[in-house]
Amino acid sequence: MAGNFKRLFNFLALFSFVSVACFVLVLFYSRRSFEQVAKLLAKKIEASNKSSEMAPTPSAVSLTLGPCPDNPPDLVGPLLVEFDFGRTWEHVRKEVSPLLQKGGRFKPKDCVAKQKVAIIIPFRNRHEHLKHWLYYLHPILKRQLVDYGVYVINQDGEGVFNRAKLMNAGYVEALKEYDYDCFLFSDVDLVPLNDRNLYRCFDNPRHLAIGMDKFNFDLPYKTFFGGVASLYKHQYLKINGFPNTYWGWGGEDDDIYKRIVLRGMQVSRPDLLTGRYRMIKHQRDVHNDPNPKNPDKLFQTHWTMNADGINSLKYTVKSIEKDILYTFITVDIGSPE
Ligand code: UDH
Ligand code: MN
Repeated sequence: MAGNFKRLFNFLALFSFVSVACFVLVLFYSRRSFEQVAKLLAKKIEASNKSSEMAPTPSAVSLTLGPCPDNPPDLVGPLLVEFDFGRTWEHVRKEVSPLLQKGGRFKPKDCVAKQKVAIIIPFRNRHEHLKHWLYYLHPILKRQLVDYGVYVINQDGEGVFNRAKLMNAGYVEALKEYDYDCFLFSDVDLVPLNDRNLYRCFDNPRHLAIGMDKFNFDLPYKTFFGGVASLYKHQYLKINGFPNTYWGWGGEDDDIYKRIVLRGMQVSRPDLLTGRYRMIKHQRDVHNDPNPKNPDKLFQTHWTMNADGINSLKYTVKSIEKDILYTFITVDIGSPE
């Protein structure tokens, strides 16, 4: 009986010893692995801190954006342009609005545009044309990677139309908003047939619309400067802007051409294939008949240009409307004296 009791005691003693030993072992190893995990974690945190010190933060990225390439990579060349199907404003808005900011503004997001271009459209009562212009031009301009804004300068009232004076008003109004360095003037009914015809400024004032369909895709005459043209701010100021005194149709574009040549500049142009345009077919507008006085004025440009231009411009702003697709500025430019 006593022997049995002793064996049981021994067994219990051994059992409890082994249990304590196991417990100590488990404790030892679990502490070690805990320490290891803790060490590993600490190492990881340190490494991630180091790498986040080296990798630029989002704001640092935007500070170090490179300049946009001179040859934008997404250009496609010749374009299909078609005006006469049931395109609605709703459709145009949906297609074209993404990436635009209010007022018809755009900036490339992955690079810094080299030029800030104000696009000025002389306008009255051509909403149908404007719809097509916006539909085609916004995607082209986005691909061309410029920082731009679209300004539709609407002549108030029913007086005689004055294209060049509206363009002068557009120059002044655009500059009130943003530090534009390039001004591109476009008729509302002209759409380029090639997106390599760059809507920006060049070493000389640029005439872009050289091959219109209505002139069989050729210049109607060598010194033609109508339709679409661009000038750096300093080029525009060098010629005292555009004339304010060409009321009705005709002559103002030739006057601008003369101003450029008289101030010692030349006209820059794309080649005839790149410079192709389609003009939306239209009748002559009311209150914009050819003015027989205009051609004669061209003999005087060399001296009238000093006093008739941006330095003599007078107009009043009636309203400014900010659409997502454009800034619409209605101006009272008066009537012929
Ligand atoms: N413009 C308007 N509203 C007008 C007049 C002119 O918005 O009432 C603007 C518009 O941007 C237009 C530009 O001024 O594109 C030049 O005017 P235009 O298109 O009348 O000039 P274009 O030389 O036409 O194209 C001349 C008359 C064509 C008559 C053809 C008849 N078959
Ligand atoms: Mn026209």
